[in-house]
Amino acid sequence: MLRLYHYWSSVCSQKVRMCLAEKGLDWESRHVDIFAFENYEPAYTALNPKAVVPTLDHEGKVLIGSNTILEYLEDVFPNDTPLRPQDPFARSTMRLWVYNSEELAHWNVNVCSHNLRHAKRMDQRCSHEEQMAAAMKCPNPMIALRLKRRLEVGVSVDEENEAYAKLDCLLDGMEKQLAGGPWIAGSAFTLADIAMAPMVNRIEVLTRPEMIAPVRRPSRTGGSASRHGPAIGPRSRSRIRTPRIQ
Ligand SMILES: N[C@@H](CCC(=O)N[C@@H](CS)C(=O)NCC(=O)O)C(=O)O
Repeated sequence: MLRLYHYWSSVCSQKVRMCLAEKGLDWESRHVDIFAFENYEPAYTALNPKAVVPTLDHEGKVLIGSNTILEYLEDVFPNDTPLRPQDPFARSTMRLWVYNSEELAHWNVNVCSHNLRHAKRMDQRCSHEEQMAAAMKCPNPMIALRLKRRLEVGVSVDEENEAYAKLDCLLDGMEKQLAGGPWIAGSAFTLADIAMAPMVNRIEVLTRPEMIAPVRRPSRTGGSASRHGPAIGPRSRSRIRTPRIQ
């Protein structure tokens, strides 16, 4: 039995849900409301000491970190939908982009999501004092101190501009990769596409959706699909696009 602890709009949770869907695996859902700070509760941090989603429990084996979970699912369920290329170079490209999805995409998408989305959701649920108390309860200082600073001063315009500039550079790199694709790591849909798709999807609902407009970055939306054949895979994936999730 696979049990996934996740939050519906969390981009890291989306990565794992996409992988489970792609592999056609059944899983049990444990929804963790991160805007009610359920992820800071001892019952959850006993499973995930980093106090973030997702967490996967596979028959008592508990895994944290979306990228680790993706690789684990591929190792344990390689079946007929392999999501890791055989070729060592393509595999290294895949790993680079899985890494980019966390190190570059997620971090900066998180910065750009705060004022627009996260702060509003938290304000709807809890008073400022309750949010501060929750931050103090979080056992992971990286998350706790970040939230505390954001509750005190928000995310500045400079910080947001810097994050958008980094995302722009990352998207340039992804566009180049996809031009040689049709997928990020070459001819096959891999964990790299799964890891990046929710990040691109999130950028679409932030304040600068023009960053991923088809005129600007045609490969992302399948503009070059005719050169490579139809941009549809076994589960009707359309290149890097995923359904719009708010
Ligand atoms: N490196 C982790 C990052 C997980 C992460 O930051 N998840 C976010 C949601 S996408 C979260 O749980 N945030 C809760 C919080 O900051 O309190 C992973 O890839 O799983």
